[in-house]
Amino acid sequence: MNIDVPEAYVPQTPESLPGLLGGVAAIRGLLGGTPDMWAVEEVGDGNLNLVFKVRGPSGGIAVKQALPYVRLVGESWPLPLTRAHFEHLALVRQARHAPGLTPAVIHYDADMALIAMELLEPHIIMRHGMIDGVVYPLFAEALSTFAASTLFHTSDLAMAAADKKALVANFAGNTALCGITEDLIFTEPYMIAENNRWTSPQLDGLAASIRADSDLKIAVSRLKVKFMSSTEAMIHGDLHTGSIMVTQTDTRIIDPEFAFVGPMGFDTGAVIANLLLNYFSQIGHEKPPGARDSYRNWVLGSVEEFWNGFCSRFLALWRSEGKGDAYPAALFDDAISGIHLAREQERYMAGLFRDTLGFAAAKMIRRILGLAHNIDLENIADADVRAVAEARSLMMARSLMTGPGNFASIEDVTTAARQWNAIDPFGAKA
Ligand code: SR1
Ligand code: MG
Repeated sequence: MNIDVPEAYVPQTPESLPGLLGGVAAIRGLLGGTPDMWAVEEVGDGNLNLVFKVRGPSGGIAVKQALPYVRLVGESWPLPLTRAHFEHLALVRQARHAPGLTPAVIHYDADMALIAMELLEPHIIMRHGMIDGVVYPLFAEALSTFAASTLFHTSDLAMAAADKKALVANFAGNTALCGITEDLIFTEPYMIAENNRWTSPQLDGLAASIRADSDLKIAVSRLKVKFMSSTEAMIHGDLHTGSIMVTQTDTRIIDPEFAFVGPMGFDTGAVIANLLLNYFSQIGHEKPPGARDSYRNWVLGSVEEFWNGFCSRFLALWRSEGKGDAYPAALFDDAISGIHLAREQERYMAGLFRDTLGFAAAKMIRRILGLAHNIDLENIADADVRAVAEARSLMMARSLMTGPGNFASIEDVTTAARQWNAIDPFGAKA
């Protein structure tokens, strides 16, 4: 892949960054003092980018800069800098629909592929808190609000057809990031691929049985074609617990560089997948056994609260702000057709639920058999314990993906999670 790198582009270092940012009045005003007084640290621990914290005498900012390659792998895997453009576009749009739930953008530099944002402190990455067993009482409400509002307001249910098509066009160029998802989530875990890794030898048999499972490969291929062809709404595109920063009282959604106009269930599925993976990982974090039982209950309660909150918020928006060109209000303005529309809305949500479960399953499987793993599982030092958590996750994911219709409600899903968490995966049939 040939990457266009603007002539002015320079990957920043803690030494160079103050000089660059010193030219931006808004940043000088926020940090105070002069650039030589600013303290910079590089704190990025994600797969793709550089992330800096910059502090001055009167305040701080976070700065994210794209690299022309995948940080996790190195320069052998080029990746376009334009992802910063799509991230900026998404951040601005999300802030409009979900105010207070994203970091405020302070400055965007297209040549440097760099976004300066509000410094979120004392927030931490939610995944880290969940590994430590920290409860976040407001998270499910915030996430369901974010998902319902950003997805509804960028869909044909809310938008005029021409505006919606323009939105699709605005994000159509984010092909490299979509390509990562198409390969790493929907394809490679189901075949022998160089990028794949798993806990071996413990999961060798299960990985092989997944590669040989034609029903599963058909199911994931259906999800892939939906991901590639659906233009339901502007989605975040990577809505895992590493893209959420939290305190006990505040929740922010960061990092929408994978944003494009795609299937809504990909976002809702990502949230549920990452909660379920954390749930299954608790066996590796509790001391003594059972010590995290109440935390497990909180995680599954959050799965339910997220999905149920998402549905009620999405439907409420549809009822109050469903002024888009889909389901035109003029067709449903009498009592009888209003009842039919209400039924149709329930059917629509049931379809979205099935998509959500399928995408959740794909996201669980990729984190165990593909390139990029979750530290919820990866941080479990005892490989035998880790393999038990991973095998339970894989087995549940397989049942979700091949039989989403077996789950009538989110409570059916959490009940199934409890059942899978009680099995001996290497004694039972996979
Ligand atoms: C090569 S990038 C691997 C993963 O990191 C991001 O967070 C996305 O989830 C992507 O699939
Ligand atoms: Mg990210």
